[in-house]
Amino acid sequence: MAAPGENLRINGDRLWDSLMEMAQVGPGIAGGCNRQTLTDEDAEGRKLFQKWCEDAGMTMGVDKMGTMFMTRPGTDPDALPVYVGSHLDTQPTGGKYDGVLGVLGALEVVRSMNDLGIKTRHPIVVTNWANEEGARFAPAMLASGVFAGVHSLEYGYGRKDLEGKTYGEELERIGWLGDEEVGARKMHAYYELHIEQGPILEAEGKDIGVVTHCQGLWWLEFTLTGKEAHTGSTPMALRVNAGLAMSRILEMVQDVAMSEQPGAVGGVGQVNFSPNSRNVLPGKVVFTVDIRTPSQEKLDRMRAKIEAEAARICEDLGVGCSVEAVGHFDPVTFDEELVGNVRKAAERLGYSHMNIISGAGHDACWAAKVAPATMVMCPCVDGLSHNEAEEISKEWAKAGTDVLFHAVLETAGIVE
Ligand code: HGY
Ligand code: MN
Ligand code: MN
Repeated sequence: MAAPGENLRINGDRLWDSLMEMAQVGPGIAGGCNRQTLTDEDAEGRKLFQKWCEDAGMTMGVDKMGTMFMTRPGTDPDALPVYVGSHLDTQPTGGKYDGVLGVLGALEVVRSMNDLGIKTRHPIVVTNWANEEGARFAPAMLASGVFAGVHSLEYGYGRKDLEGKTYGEELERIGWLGDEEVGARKMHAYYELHIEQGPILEAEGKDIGVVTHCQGLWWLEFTLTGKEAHTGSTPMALRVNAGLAMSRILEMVQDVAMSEQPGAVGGVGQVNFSPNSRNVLPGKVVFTVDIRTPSQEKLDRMRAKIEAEAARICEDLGVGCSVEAVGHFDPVTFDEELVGNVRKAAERLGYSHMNIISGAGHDACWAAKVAPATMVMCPCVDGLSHNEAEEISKEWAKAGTDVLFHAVLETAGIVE
């Protein structure tokens, strides 16, 4: 099969316009987005994406976790499709590009193929994975995890948000419960374009991240049980203070992550006190520790240290302590051939590039369990993400999507 000519490029203006239009769906309060999974805003974004894909001649399939698959036919009916996608759901204070660039970049690849009259041997399937973020329903990458056989469909349906609503109920409520068995689709390969969500590419002055690996992750949900009591009249010696235990555990998580440098991170993004009243010591404190590192050995050592130390801290304070792993994947090595296609594309197109390990988790991490998979990354301003101020340049968006275009064509096979 012929390699794509270096003059084959996507339409950067059209891509940027689509990104800006999608950003108006579920807008945040500070310029970003709040389009959380299975909300009405998510449903609105899905409809817009479906329209754009059908206007581009694609046909839609939806599976029982709500993941959307938009197919552009290939010339060989027996050839397995090349899947290209990411996610349209956002954090509550998310940016305009996390996930969205990968989905709309994949759409732009198909739009450009249409413009250029390109036919490929393998079909192309543009994919919007449901609930990548795991912000409303933990864990992250839930639907792609069910697709890869890591989670059962029942587990997925039973996940609850902070209001006690289940994933299954909400998927049905927004009308996006599909009929396809999750994971029944077989992939020839999977590509995902994503912003880096870290500072490396911008700092190194590189347009493209050739993603070789993704670091592993544990999400450890701690439930600490104290004794509700008056914050004013309860003597210090009589307190069973779950809030104090939490603070000591957070400090310890910081120390464990720092003891495993370089290349380890640890922290907490979500804490819930109950009854969460100013003058009542908390009876219950629930929080999720997020630890990550590219090293399997460090990842497992950090988890063991944190769980043992947390138990000791709680025992000292007479606080009850239970922990549940609510998210996990081991460090991922992406497919060498596909990684090579990304690197060759960047070279052919004249974009500066470097190898990079993904700091954030992505649906590609689960796709890699069932098919050859890899990612393309572009920089983001100050490495900022999961923040409404998340920003990229139009040039970075175009460069990343040009490289995605060429890598996908290399794998899907141009038919003369
Ligand atoms: O948590 C992650 O790495 C991703 O943003 N869901
Ligand atoms: Mn993402
Ligand atoms: Mn994210």
